[in-house]
Amino acid sequence: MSATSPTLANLLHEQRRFDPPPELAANAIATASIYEEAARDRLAFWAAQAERLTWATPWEQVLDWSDAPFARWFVGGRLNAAVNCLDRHVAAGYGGKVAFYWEGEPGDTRVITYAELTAMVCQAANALTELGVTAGDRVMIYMPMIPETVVAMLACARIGAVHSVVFGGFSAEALAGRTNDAQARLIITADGGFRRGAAHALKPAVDDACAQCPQVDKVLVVRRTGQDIPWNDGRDIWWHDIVDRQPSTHEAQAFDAEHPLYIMYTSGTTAKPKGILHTTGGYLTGVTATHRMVFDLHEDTDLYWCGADIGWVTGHSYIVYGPLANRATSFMYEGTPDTPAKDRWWQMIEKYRVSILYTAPTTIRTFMKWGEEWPAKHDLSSLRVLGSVGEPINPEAWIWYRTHIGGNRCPIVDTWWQTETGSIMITPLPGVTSTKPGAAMRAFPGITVDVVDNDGNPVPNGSGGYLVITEPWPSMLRGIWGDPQRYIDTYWSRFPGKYFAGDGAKRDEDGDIWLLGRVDDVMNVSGHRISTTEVEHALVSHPKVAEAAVVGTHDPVTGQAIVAFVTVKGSVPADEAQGAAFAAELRAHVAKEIGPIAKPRDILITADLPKTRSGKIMRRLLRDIADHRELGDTTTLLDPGVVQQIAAQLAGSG
Ligand code: 6R9
Repeated sequence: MSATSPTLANLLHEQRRFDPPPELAANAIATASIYEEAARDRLAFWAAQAERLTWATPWEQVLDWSDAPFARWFVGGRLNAAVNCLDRHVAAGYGGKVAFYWEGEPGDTRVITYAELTAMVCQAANALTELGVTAGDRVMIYMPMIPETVVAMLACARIGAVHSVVFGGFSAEALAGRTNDAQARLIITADGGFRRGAAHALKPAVDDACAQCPQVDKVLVVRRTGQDIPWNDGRDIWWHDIVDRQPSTHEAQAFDAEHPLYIMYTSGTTAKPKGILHTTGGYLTGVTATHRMVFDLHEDTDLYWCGADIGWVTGHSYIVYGPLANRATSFMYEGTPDTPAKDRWWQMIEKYRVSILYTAPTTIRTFMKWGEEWPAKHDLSSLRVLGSVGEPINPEAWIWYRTHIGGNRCPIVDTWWQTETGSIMITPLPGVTSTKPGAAMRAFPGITVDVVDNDGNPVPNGSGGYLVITEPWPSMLRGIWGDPQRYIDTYWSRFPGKYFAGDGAKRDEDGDIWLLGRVDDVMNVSGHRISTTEVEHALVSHPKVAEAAVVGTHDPVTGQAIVAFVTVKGSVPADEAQGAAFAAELRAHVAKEIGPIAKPRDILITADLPKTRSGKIMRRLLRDIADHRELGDTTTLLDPGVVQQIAAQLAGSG
């Protein structure tokens, strides 16, 4: 079904169970009755969750599904997302409470209270207004992991502007494509950020992107590293020049529950990323409810840390909107986990007494590779709950996480969700669920999922199939920016009336759900979604490449790794050294076109690619070759010899 399937056999034999710690269960935010409550009346359950937010105007109807699959939640309600994350807490007397403990990679620190964050966001909102940004305008954000990134997002939300954060690891090309698709006129960036012990620049990529985005007339630049950067006087403005002189109060207007909050671009099965649109009321309801219950957040005593980058949806929902709406105190870190040493994370968990940690399997596997001696040097006894997100977590990593980070004490919540779902959909609840290593277990209360066969019929327990969501949910995407038809085609057409997630899943004998990876041409590299087509397009845009086929293969650390098969125009590299140099050139080219995360791990320069008689490249075969699997049916091949040649070449390259 996918490159992660080799682990399926192991999963089926997984018998271990881990009950919730009694003390945690006794004080848990969510108890078993929540499932019954939600099952009795799903809409009433979500309405009760929405009540926890502060609304300027109450809604008249919980859900309007009359124009399915275009949903409207909390119809008629009005609210402001930033006010829900900030002002209301200050007004309730929590202004002095810390919102973020932040640590830069070089070791510099900041402590920001709710009152301070509110003032910063008000100033930034006033600055955006001075720059002519109004409700509905799109604003790109291309930033390192610094508090100003949160401030920029909330300032947009406060004035009803739609932010679109692009991960700082993406290239100028990627930023330009997204900026043009969103038709944004303002980009907020920084001179750079600290990673791997050095200042890396961001601003030059923005300059390159702007060369392709004529509509961008202002670039707002935060000074983080102090490095020298190119400057365009008519266009560029220092954040501190315009934001610092603004009043620190701002009268926030309430927006319709369905007012667009943000666009997050994510890879689909084609080369063009999709702009996933989220709106205000339902999204905030979903992230707030899940953040509180899935992590058992006791906001006045917990210290929560989500190790994701804000440039991914996980950062949006579980660094910014969920935690702040819940009045949580969070820790936030700028840099890489091995700077200055491989125990940086554990050292910070000990120092700040972090109690909830949320990270990705690929990160856990990297820590496993580095060795348990690094966490063992530190007191991690403050930890209470551990989360995982981004890809299926293999039982080995799950057990390692529980043993070496969680001290055999902390429950692990393996949370399945997507950019499109906005918030966690399938997960254990830490005070309720008896967990199984590697299983996401069951749908969050108020969420209805199923595993279906090719015809859309639910599979019996013990069988696998396609994961679907059967009813609309508050934080669901409201569409693809500028392309309503693609929204219908991608998600609602494969199984009419059901949301098709693109993931394979299995229900075990107890009915619990195990995720099996993507069933489409989307790869998952270190928890990042990258489409095979996207990388193929980047490769063939190199003048010397004739054709390219890209597949995802199993990788022990990154989950999947990208393998590219390439045929060249003109003469092929004469020897191994030339071949290696050419492969390096192609990898750099892909990094430039998309970003370093999309660089193929292996590039094979081949004489030809296996094709069907109708000329379709047989990626399935290439995947089998890359995974060193028994080759499937080759009878439809135009030239079966090609496969043998490629397989021999791959064996030769180690
Ligand atoms: C939040 C996020 C979504 C895809 C999704 C699936 C994979 C995420 C997972 C998981 C198994 C988990 N995925 N969490 N697979 N178990 N706990 O990652 O969003 O970047 O849009 O990726 O990631 O394949 O379809 P996004």
